[in-house]
Amino acid sequence: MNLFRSLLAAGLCVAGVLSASAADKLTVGFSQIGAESAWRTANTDSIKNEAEKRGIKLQFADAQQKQENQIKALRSFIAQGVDVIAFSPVVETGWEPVLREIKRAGIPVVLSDRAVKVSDPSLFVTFIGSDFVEEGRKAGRWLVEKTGGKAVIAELTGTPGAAPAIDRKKGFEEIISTHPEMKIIKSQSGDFTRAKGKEVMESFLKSPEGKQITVLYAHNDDMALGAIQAIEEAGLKPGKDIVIVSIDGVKGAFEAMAAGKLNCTVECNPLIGPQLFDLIKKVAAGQSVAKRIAVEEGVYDESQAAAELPKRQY
Ligand code: GZL
Repeated sequence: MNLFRSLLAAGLCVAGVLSASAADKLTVGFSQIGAESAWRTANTDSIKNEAEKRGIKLQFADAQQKQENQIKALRSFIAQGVDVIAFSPVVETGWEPVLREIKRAGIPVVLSDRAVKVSDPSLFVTFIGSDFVEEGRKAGRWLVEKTGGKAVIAELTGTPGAAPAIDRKKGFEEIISTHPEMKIIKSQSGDFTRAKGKEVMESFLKSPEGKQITVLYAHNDDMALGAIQAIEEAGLKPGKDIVIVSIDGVKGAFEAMAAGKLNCTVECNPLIGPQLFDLIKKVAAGQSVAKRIAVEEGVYDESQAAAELPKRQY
């Protein structure tokens, strides 16, 4: 090939590479709920690491579990003119006004981890996250097996109004409702945190019905780990005097199961960074994507803990 054509080819090639790399140089605004649990920290790490790996400019905002901080961050992303907005909504409702502002600005929205309830589904392009109702069912099914359908249950629920709190309760109750000798006698929010989980479990145990409790169902492992401390401080054996089933599958849960203090954790995979940015790239390129992308996950009990622990990535 002569010099001119090779330069032209190189030029076209360079232009092609530049335009490709320019297209890849996305700026993404991400509003994260907070750092309330080990699950959330692992989710944040997965998102930040993947953005860095792909050379994507990530504007990351931590809302300390406050919806008003998330709304402020979403508005700042509009002002910055980011290419795509992604966020994990702390609760399901209250998003329509800011989502309409984002739509007017012509910026696509990707929901990560948790869903929103809106009257107009065009206010977001797609939602990638776990099936929380199924996670609740999995916890319920495991408990029926473990207890033979007889349980007096205390429940530590997640953040009031949050999709995982609403749906994990719904799925669990769907299963135990078919077993008349399985009853939830205590239910209160521990806000997905270890500290609050301990505090609420202490109050459960001190209540007049405290001595009847044979099972704890916690909507996440962090609350279960806090409750384990409360159960031990009350002179009881967690995992034996009170059977404990929770959700997330964080390393701390596997350690507690290996120590015989927790009986089952339903996996909820936070490591969605790669899938999330594959999705964001397609959305930025105007490609059509499914409205709902599910995350694959399993169920682990104490018999598998020691073997699984070394493999856990979060
Ligand atoms: C679930 C996620 C929940 C986790 C908690 O996808 O939204 O929020 O179960 C976290 O640990 O706080």
